[in-house]
Amino acid sequence: MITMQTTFVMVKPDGVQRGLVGKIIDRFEEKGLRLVGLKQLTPTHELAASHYAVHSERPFYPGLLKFITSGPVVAMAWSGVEAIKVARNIIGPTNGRDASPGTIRGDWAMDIGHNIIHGSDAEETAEFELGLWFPEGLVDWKRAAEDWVYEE
Ligand code: D4T
Repeated sequence: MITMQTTFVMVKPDGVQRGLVGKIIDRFEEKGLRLVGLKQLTPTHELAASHYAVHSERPFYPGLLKFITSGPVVAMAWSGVEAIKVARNIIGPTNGRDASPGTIRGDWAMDIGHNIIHGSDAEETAEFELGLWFPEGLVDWKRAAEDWVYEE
């Protein structure tokens, strides 16, 4: 079944500091996904804590919060057919050392903590994260190239 989805993707402070934002956007754009939200911000502690609430009992949580609030991130929303899975495939597994070349983490990450980028892992998470990071809403538009990206 064809499911149009929108997923939340965030370039983390390490990806921003390493100057990878443009190259990362290219990966999603060239795949055929549609950019429907984009902004740079330094997350507040409150925002980061809400985003990672599911991990609040994990031992890595304090370090994770410190890292995510340490500098600017680039928050994005990407739409497309099965966009959540497609974005996760572009990103690669959590630990960069396990990620295949060709994925973002496989090409640029060597660590589980500094892993460059986040992508929503399910429909409910995507909905929650998009509401959290883009309370102002997203951009409604059709990318003309989609007539060539999708068969129908
Ligand atoms: P995110 O959520 O950032 O896209 O990463 P993943 O979906 O791939 O991985 P995750 O939810 O399991 O982990 C969230 C976040 O915590 C960091 N982390 C994770 C860490 O620093 N140490 C750890 O041991 C784990 C498991 C990395 C990603």
